[in-house]
Amino acid sequence: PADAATAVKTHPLATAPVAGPPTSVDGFVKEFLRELNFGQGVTLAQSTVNDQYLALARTVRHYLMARWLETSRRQFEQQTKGVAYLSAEYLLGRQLGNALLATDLTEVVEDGLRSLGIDLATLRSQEVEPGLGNGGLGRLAACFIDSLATMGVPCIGYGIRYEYGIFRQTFVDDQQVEQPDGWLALGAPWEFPHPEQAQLIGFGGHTETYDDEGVTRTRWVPAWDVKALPYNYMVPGYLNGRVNTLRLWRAVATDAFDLKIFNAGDFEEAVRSQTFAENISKVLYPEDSTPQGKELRLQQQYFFVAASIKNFVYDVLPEGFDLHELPERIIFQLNDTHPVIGVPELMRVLVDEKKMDWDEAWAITKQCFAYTCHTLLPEALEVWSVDLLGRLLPRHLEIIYRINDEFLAEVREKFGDDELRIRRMSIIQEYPARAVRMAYLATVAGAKVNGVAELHSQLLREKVLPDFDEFYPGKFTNVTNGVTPRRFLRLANPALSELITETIGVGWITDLERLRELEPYAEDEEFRARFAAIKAHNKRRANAVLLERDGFTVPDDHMVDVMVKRLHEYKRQLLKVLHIVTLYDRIVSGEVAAADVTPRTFIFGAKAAAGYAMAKRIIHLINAVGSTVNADPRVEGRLKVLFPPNYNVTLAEKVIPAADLSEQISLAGKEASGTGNMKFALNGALTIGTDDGANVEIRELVGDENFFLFGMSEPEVQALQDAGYRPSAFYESDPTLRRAIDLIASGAFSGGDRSTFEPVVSNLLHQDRFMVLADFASYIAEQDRVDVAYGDQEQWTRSAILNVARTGFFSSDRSMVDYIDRIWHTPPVR
Ligand code: B1N
Repeated sequence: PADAATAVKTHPLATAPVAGPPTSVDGFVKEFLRELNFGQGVTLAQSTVNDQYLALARTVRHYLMARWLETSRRQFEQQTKGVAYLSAEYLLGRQLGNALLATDLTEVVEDGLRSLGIDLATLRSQEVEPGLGNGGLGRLAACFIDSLATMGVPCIGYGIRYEYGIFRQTFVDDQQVEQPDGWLALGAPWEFPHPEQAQLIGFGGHTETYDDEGVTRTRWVPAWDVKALPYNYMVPGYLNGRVNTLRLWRAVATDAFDLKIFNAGDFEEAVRSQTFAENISKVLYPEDSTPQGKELRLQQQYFFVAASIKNFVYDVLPEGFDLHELPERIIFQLNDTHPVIGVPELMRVLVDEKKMDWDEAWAITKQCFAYTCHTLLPEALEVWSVDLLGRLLPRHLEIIYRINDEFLAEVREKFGDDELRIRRMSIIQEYPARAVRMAYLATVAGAKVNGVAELHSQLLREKVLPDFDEFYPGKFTNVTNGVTPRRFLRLANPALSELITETIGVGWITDLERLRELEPYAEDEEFRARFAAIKAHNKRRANAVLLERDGFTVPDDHMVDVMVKRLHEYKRQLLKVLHIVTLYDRIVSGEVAAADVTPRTFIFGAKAAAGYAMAKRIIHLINAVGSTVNADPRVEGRLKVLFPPNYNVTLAEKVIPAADLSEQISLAGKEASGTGNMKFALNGALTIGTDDGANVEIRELVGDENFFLFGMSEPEVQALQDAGYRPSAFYESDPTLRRAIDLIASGAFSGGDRSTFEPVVSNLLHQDRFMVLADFASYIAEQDRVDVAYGDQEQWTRSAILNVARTGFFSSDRSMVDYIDRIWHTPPVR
């Protein structure tokens, strides 16, 4: 067998992959039919749309395969430094369109399918998007791996293959009801399972010391373990022959685990234990920004991070690799604190398994991790109780304690016995319960710590981690988020893409700053007319999608005003509702003639975490206001509220290009960055927004005259907070606000029932943590300016064009360049 193995490796065809099918209509059709017949086991005549979709996906994979194998081979051969992106979420969106774009196969496939009587668009609609993320954080991970592949930077994305992604949202009686997202049910043609590369991941148990030839060492004896099976996904670069890898882990029971119980004759218990193990990758936690501290979530985190580190150290690195050189070979980028347990895990691998000296191991570990923080909300900063951590991962808790002891000793050395400071900076929080502050652990271990927009990074240094900023000069940096122009402009907005390409060439797709060349065309009347016609076309396209999906219509002549993002109080969907209620009230009270109101269709998209009661009430309110407004003949043709359920990446790709106005109205100092804001501006919507997150940078780039700014700045928010915020004072002094709130309280949107929205109203009046009432007047005034501006369509279109031309900065390719320059120092592979 050894000889046979050598023969396999030295065969002339051993390393060169078999070429993919020819890139011709004929070549494609043959391959597609082969897949249909041999892969799906059906003839063309018998095949269903799903058969055809699966066969097409596999056919497209064939075109990518040689590139994938070749990319891996070169990366292995060159052993240059790469990125391991550790993220609990990847919100990928549909794969087919992106794969066709990356291989330039769209036309060939369209023609080939047409010759068989099949419509490509129908097959594309058949794909169920992998919704393995909640919102911005997960979508950002997907944009980043797209950009790295396109730039030829070696990267493995590591994460979890949830069997159920973000829930499917439905509305029953205007209220959110969650349905499981069985995204795998119709087949998973994009994944490559590798059960033979499974890793064993331990949990629980105890630690013990032993004598290792005179050295006392520690080992962890887990009480139980699960198998982590890798599923690989292709991450194709755009037209560059590169294909990187996304490796998602699935949990299954170990044989040993249930065999023992089987042999004891307890079949039921054996099956139960299997279910227990497989629960780990069963479902994505639907909490965006407010972690719940559930044991299963910690299991998920450790599960995928431990599997990824094992995979990298034992399988990806060549045999005999000197682990002292690890920092020259890899950077583990921590996407928020969710993967931070990887820090003590790498220490455990180096010290306990590789028998490295602690100090040496720590010096290496500190260079191998970098941490991205995505929040400013105190309740979003993850902590794990020492109790739970010690039970689930006893060795890791010991390691964290030692890291903390040594860190606090350094703090003492620098600042003396400043006990208050020591307590503030300790990785272990003492009150209200002993717990590990994961953001602190990440900051101590990370070579760099970054925020996700200029303002966020500044506030992170000044308000969230000021002691650490002082202690570690140079550790903190900023990398402003970005979005991939391939998916969010080229794929989502083909009409605008074509106009741009016709005007300035195709270079913008991989060099988005080139959109600047469009600036002079804002003054070109013919260009403006074409640009406006494309917006109208995109509205009709969104109308068609919403009609088919939800039975909604988007009137041709309306301003399309869109607020799509997770439902969270800090994002202030309530402020948007108060605006709609105000417009409605103006008309029905006779204050303003309906004919004098700019016709608007408001589109909402938002999921609420299943356990977030206030967010769910706000969803109910939006739907209730929508039902009332849409049914009232007095505002017909003027105001319309659409709230399609289950907003996801697929719907975003249709709605964003249709928008005239982008709502980015979070309380200043709360939204870390936002990325939807970037997608809208790039697609020629104007923004109404606060000075928050990346809005600040968008406004700086597009210019004040092309952006609708309102509301308090972050320092003003702070000042109001410090002075003592009383929302009722705003209610009492502003009659417009009072009327809007009273209308909701009166039961006007709840069939006369005053109790339905009482919790929302009383929260606004007596608490209003996110200062909706304080920004109301400013918001309404700015919205009135929006109406006036929209009245001058030529000027509006000028502004929209300038938004496109000036937001090339927000390409995730640029974000990657910044990460490479400031944090990773990874060159592209030739
Ligand atoms: O990350 C995005 C930012 O653009 C958004 O401003 C920010 O809110 C978002 C726990 C989160 N921060 N924190 C999360 C997600 C899931 C979870 O379980 C927290 N998401 C963000 C990209 O930087």
